[in-house]
Amino acid sequence: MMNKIEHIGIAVKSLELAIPQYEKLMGISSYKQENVASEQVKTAFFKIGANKIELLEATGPESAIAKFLDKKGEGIHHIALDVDDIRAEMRRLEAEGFVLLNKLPKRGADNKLICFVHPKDTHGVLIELCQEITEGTDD
Ligand code: CMX
Repeated sequence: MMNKIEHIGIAVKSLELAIPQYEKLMGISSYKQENVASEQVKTAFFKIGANKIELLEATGPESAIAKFLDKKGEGIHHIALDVDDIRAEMRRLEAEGFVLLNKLPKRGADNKLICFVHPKDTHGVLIELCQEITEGTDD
């Protein structure tokens, strides 16, 4: 089951510049900053009601964020949907013909198992499935 939009990911050139700007915009502080070495990104999270905004800066030239910034510039990079059972959703989407960008769930930022769906299958929007990791979650 898909529950809600968990977060919107925004690619930025510099977290140092973007964090204070988003803090000013929303009148709140970023509650978490995290380096995700496997994705070559540094992230900063903001809570806004039931949803979140994730700012993403590339930490290496091979990062998906570095490629995105080169091609499209700063802006919305992905929309993340919260799911109860990521493996079940991955099986369902694969059976529906969606191309999944990782075959197994992987650990992402903010204590989540994640999987990306190719933007070509979703009318140009990169979709991330994410499931909160709790005690007993297989990964
Ligand atoms: N949103 C929409 N379209 C995108 C996109 C994005 N974020 N990133 C790339 N595209 C487009 C490209 O512009 C390209 O379009 P055209 O064919 O019209 O030019 C198309 O998707 C395919 O691009 P590609 O050259 O085949 O592949 P890329 O090397 O650009 O990789 C993608 C694109 C989505 C497959 C790759 O970025 C990926 O695997 N992403 C998943 C992982 C990720 O994004 N990690 C960073 C975030 C981590 C986190 O949230 O913690």
